[in-house]
Amino acid sequence: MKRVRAFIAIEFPQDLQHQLSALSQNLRTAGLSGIRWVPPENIHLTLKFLGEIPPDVLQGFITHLPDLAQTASPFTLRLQGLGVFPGLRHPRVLWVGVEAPQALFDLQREVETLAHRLGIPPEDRPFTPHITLGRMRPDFSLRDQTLLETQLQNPALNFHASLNVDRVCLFRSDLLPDGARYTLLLQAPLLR
Ligand code: 2AM
Repeated sequence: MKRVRAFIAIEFPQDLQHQLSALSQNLRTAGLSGIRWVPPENIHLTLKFLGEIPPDVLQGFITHLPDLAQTASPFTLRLQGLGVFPGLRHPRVLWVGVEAPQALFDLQREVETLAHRLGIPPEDRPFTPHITLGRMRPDFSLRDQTLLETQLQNPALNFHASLNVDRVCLFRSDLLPDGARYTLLLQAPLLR
């Protein structure tokens, strides 16, 4: 059987995905280009990117993610602010910020531990919760950079929302010619 590209994430309801996508649309209307925008249905919060995993490892997540989630508590996320990774000089990722309670970090650490047990290499950077709105393309220009700097200061674009999280999800990701297609494989309820 083939390897599967997969990741573990917090899924977002459609209305929130569309609110976030409207923010992308506002930035486009303001003239920002040179960015590959995440389509609304793909907007989520990544907890752990698993890479291309063999079927037995995928099955390991399907078996053990529900046990892990059972011992985790539901929590609320506050979505707020716009920013870029790694910095304004050479931006690569445009994101909406997440103000997260300790419960999210605890859940992410548990996911990381499970992934490690299943043979997935650990992240080399600390977990920084964020929601990717877009990724800079090679044609992202100096003009885009200047415009983005201005828009990051625009109070009208300071997004605010909150989200009650009561499950963690396993997704499959297929890289198709017109972009990634995500398929929900498992929803594991947070039950503590
Ligand atoms: P991001 O949202 O933080 O950018 C599904 O592909 C998710 O996994 C993406 O949303 C992305 O998280 C993360 N991801 C994709 N490719 C990755 C890679 N090569 N290394 C680390 N994370 C990756």
